[in-house]
Amino acid sequence: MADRSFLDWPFFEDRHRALADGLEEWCKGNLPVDHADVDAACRGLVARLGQDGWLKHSAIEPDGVGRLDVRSLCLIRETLARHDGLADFAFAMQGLGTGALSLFGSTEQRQWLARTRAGEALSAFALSEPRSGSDVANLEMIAVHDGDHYVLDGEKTWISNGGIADFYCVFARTGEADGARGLSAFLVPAETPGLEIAERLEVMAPHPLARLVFKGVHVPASAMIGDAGQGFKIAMSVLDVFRSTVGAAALGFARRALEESLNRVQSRELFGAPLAELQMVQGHIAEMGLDVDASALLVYRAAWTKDMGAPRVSREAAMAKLHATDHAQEVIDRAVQLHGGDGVRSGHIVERLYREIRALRIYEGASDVQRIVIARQMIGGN
Ligand code: COS
Repeated sequence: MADRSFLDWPFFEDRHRALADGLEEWCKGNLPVDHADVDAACRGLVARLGQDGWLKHSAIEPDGVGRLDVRSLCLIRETLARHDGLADFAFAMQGLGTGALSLFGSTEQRQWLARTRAGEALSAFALSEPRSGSDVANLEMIAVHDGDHYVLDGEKTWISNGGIADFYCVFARTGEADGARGLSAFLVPAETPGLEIAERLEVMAPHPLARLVFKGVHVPASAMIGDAGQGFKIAMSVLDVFRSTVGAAALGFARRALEESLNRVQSRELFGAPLAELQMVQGHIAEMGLDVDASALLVYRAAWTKDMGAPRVSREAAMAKLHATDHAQEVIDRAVQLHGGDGVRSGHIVERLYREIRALRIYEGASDVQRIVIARQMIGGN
């Protein structure tokens, strides 16, 4: 059983403890799922997470009531990740793909939230491009204003849920100014003519992922999310909320690795005694525990700060993501080491965690970008 004492920390209210307990029970009865067909698995997970009410936390209500509670998002991601990485992915994408609608959407656009919260529609966040993943201000997709429409042309890649999403939150250059001040966000339904899934991308921990091509994609002017020229700030505001939750997912992976390792070192004998009696093994366990607790403190500090009304938590969220993902990698690597041959055996839980954690140090702002964000906040307050 993973350590649950962190739930007593003052960052949380009773409703968070009830949420964590309820979801833990749900996970025990429903996870893990079969990953053989990741598209089918994700659709099924979204449907079940919706039916059982967990997706209500992923977005605000369609009538504009409520707000994103980052502590709830983090607790859900941490818990799901501890049981099944694909379940965490399915939940997270419903939040990331609708984040711009929760924060900036019009009444009409927010009607999608009724379906995403019920698990009846899947969403995706389409920001990265072949030549701009980290450098968002230089993205190349264009959206040209044409009467009461915009026409989108360009490419998006590394789009999670690409191929199975019902709509995409797409960022494009509308040209109000150079660089970051000339981007806008659009809600583009998947069946819009001219939007093609050009390629499905296979990665080391499989999940739905695609490269999309937009050729003369017409959307009504009302598809613009927020104001023209606000796209960069919308993207950064969404990432400010969801970056802490990536840290939370990494924390879930790390807790599972630690839990598996504690079981292993107390049950496996070496040189006539349990592994746990070897001081070198104790050293591994101590470092793993320290990494997990430090990550948890940073993740829930960032979440609490946002929930308390801070307009921006760029520094806190970047620290949480950077530390939790990088250190989860180290925790899981130690877990593999403690499991010996079993740790590298295909299908073993720690082998799966070893593959699943890696992408979290890259997506939603690579570790290197988080260092830039932290340094800029500390030096110039930007
Ligand atoms: N909230 C609101 N506004 C923000 C913001 C935030 N979190 N972060 C930046 N801004 C504003 C800045 O204040 C600045 O506003 P002004 O033009 O009014 O001064 C504007 O946005 C541009 O910011 P900045 O100059 O910092 O932009 P850069 O081009 O230097 O980009 C990085 C900064 C690299 C940090 C940014 O592009 C980034 O986070 N990249 C990674 C993106 C990412 O996560 N990609 C993965 C895709 S999702 S899987």
